[in-house]
Amino acid sequence: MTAPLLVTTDAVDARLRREVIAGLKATPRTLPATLFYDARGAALFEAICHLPEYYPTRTEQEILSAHAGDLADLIGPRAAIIEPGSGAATKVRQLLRALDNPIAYVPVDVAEEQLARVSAERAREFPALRVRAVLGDYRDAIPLPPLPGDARRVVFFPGSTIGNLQPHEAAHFLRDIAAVVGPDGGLVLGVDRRKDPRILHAAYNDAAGVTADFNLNVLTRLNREFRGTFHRAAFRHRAFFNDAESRIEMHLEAVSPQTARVEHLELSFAAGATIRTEVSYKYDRARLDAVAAAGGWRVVECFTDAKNWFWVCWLVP
Ligand code: AVJ
Repeated sequence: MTAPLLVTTDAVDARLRREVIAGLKATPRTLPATLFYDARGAALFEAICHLPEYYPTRTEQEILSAHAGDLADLIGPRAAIIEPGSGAATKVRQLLRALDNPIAYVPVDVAEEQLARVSAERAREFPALRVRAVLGDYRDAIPLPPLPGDARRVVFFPGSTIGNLQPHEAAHFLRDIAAVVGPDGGLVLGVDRRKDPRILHAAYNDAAGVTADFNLNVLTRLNREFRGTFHRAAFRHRAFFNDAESRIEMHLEAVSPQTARVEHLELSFAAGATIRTEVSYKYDRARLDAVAAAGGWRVVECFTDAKNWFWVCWLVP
């Protein structure tokens, strides 16, 4: 049986529309990273996770496999796991299996089809668990379903999704989820670490071109949903490590001078002009501690992999 969805579609659409227009009017031009995840984008991201160059997914999986028991000990019994930006909701299975008597699982995502599918799957797989999906942008206030008073509320935020947020946005998000889980809550956070820029570069410029397709898919989406007039072939994928900001940036670069319209907005592009479609921050411990503290959290323990590429951390308010 499929768990009920708490639908907030209108809020999601309105927010996306506002961000698209504001971002395209701004200098530099940007688009929100949540725009990637229409049905095709969600499927492309799943394909990215399996690419040989894209290390984060399998590296985090390795850490979770090795330390699910440690995390379960830190979390304790009767946990309600809330997962903002749940996507394929694969990694949480490992955690749910290790936990002592987990009470609830609340996936939150903008990709509606995928959310409905994985909610049904997890409910089947863990029959004792209350699975309550929330359709929404993880940056908005999460409308939590009723949970037993003694459940320990824990946010599971893996995959380095936090990397998509600028430091001030990350701190804001962390403050919001601190309010959601309360003083006895917790946070399991996946964080991509700073590393050799060549490894970062390869991960966002895969040889098969799946990341390029994922990036260019936003133009197709703008054309379909926002009355856009982009020529996909007139843009190319660009991704590079911005060392000073400690982040990967993804851009769409105009290959020749051109104009395009999005809703009522007229845009002109010089050759080489870009729209920044994503930032993906790479953390060291000082940066992590600073963002956590600004968001009202303390980093208790971080587990890493054999190459020191990724962290899965346990934080408390
Ligand atoms: C889903 C935000 C973790 O930043 O690595 C993958 C998205 N973009 N390849 C990331 C992404 C290009 C991904 N996150």
